[in-house]
Amino acid sequence: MSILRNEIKNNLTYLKNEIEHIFEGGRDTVLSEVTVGQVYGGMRGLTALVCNTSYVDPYSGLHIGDFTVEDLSEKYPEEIFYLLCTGKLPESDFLEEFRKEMNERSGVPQYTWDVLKALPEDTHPMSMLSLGILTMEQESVFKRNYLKGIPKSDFWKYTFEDALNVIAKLPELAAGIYRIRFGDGTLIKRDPDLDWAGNLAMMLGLPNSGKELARLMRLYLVLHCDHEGGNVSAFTSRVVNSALSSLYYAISAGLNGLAGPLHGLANQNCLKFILEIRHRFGDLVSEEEIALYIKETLDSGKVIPGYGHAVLRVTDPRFTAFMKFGKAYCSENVCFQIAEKLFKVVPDILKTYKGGKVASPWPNVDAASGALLFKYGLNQFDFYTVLFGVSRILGFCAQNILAQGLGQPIIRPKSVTNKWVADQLMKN
Ligand code: FCX
Repeated sequence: MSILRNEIKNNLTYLKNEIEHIFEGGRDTVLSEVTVGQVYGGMRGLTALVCNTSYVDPYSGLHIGDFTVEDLSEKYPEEIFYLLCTGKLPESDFLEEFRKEMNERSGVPQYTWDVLKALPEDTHPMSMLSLGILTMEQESVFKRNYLKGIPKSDFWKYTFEDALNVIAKLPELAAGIYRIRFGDGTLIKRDPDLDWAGNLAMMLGLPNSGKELARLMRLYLVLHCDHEGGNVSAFTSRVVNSALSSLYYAISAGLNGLAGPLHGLANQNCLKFILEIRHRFGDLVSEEEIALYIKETLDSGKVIPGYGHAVLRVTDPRFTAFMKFGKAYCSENVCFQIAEKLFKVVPDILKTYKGGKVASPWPNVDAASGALLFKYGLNQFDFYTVLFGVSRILGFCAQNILAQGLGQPIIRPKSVTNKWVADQLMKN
């Protein structure tokens, strides 16, 4: 993996020079104001982080380096990991080198399977993924060398090693969780000739596994990899790693955030929502019936999963990429057809819901993804967020490698009390 390591080093040099130039302009320059509403409202819209792996424009969506979702939807996730870490796409021989590196670092330890198989049968697959990563924490190359004493300038190199070791094990770990939780617990051996996503698709052992599923898995693992620095999972991972907790702790923590219904778990809730509509109204459900169900759901105080976003103010380009795949390969599938009908119905209802309070009535990445997986026999939607997690771990790794390479300190914002806020208001 010398190609990638050297390119990360080059990227870090470039980013350090950028930062030096920025600091010459004034470290004390005010970037944004903080309002009372933002402090009490989840810091929504508050410019308070730097993240050099990706950026989400409210109106054009995710950008990784100079590329948009549309530019990247035919790429391999391994190429996206390279892009997240270096700011550029790799040469063509990178995929072959990465595949060999993954083969050398693959192999989930038996003690991890022993722990996962000992869990209660109703343990959520996301708990299993987070725990599975945590069981391997003592293998952290960073922690072992940190305890021996290494210069701060080398931290990122050992975190990079941890990243490769975790990424290499993810297809087996995720597929094994699926087969323990939803199958007979037998594990399918990885194929050293397959790519990262192709191995995951194959090891699930689905009835109609094949090239189409491998293609969907590649798209899925590309589209969920990163979404700038402020989303719950990536931010949690960064805060934990900023304390020099190893990447294993940071990834597990990020996954725990991803398991929230307002974040990654919406992924599984979308398919559940589509199946509820199908069960209630049948395969030929009308748009009018869907509108009725949406209003019932909102009146019951629940959110419409897959719609809305804290940053985006347009239809998520990742949703559009999934819909393009669906139209090409799943147009006859009932669940995909319901996802299409939801797209025609939901935004107009959300636009006026709560007096127009919904900042974005448009679909996000989750609104169609489950319907596509369902077509290929992956119908246990409790597993979907595990796939989201496998992909988002690429972003966790890249963000933490770069942050450590840039010497970013422990993340520790200041908190205040109601009284302090009230006093400030009195002064103004
Ligand atoms: N259904 C119902 N109500 C919604 C809604 C939806 N899809 N989206 C927003 N709202 C409501 C909020 O609940 C809030 O109501 P409240 O003030 O009474 O609590 C109001 O509209 C304003 O919220 P808004 O500012 O638009 O959205 P937030 O930034 O607070 O929340 C999320 C953003 C994504 C959490 C919100 O849109 C939501 O809950 N969506 C459904 C769950 C989902 O799809 N999450 C995945 C997010 C994303 F894809 C990711 O994980 O990256």
